[in-house]
Amino acid sequence: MRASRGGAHISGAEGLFTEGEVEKAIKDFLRRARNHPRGEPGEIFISVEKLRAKPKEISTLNVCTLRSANPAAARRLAGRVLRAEGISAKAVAAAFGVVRGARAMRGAALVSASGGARLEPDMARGVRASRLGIDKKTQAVLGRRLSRLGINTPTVNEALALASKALGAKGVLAELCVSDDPHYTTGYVATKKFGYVRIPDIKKKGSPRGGRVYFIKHGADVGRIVEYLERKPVLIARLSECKGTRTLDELVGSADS
Ligand code: PML
Repeated sequence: MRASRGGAHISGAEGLFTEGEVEKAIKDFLRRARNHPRGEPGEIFISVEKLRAKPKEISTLNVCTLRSANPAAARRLAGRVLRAEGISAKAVAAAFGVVRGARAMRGAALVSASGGARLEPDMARGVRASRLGIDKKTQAVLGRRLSRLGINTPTVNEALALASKALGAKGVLAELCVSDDPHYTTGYVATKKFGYVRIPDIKKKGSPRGGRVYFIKHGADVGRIVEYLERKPVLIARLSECKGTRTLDELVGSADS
């Protein structure tokens, strides 16, 4: 599902469903598109496509949360996790330029993890990770684990699924995400080593600015990455750990041990 107004992106969502679930899924997507905090859309596009091949099965990333005192401290924390993953300072700065920029992108930006250059073929559209879902049993267990942490919401479930797919791409080293929902101030960084690291208060309440950036390894095949993100069907069928709040030292230390 994609919703926009006058061509400006409002919201998007996707899933993998059995044939019997499709009608309900369409209704749910329509309701979501019409009730988004970014406002009423002028256009809603819902497309349904039959998968010809079995999806690739993957695991979720480990989940944890890092707390910070304010948005500036939260951004520093995000930067430190990314730097600890080996992302250059230039690339981190370029990524924050994207997510704090005025224009909401429909898809994600691809940023070179070494030099910080933008790599996506269409910079206005970005790259939209799609064709991903979670199997029912895995969803039920994930829901219980996230509930224990008080974070079992569609936003967290979907963002975790999206990040897990993206980080499964050869050549995607990390992700930075800040929601473009003005009322949603938790963002995250996801990396191969540290998993899905939630960072509350990464932006001020009321700000419509946000977006996603994937950090790309130097020399990686960008065409293949885009193909994987947009077209490769992926099903989350296994779970990793879901932990509560941690400190940066605990997170970085545990990845080193
Ligand atoms: C989004 O709006 O899709 C981004 C959500 C980012 C954070 C989700 C979370 O709370 O873990």
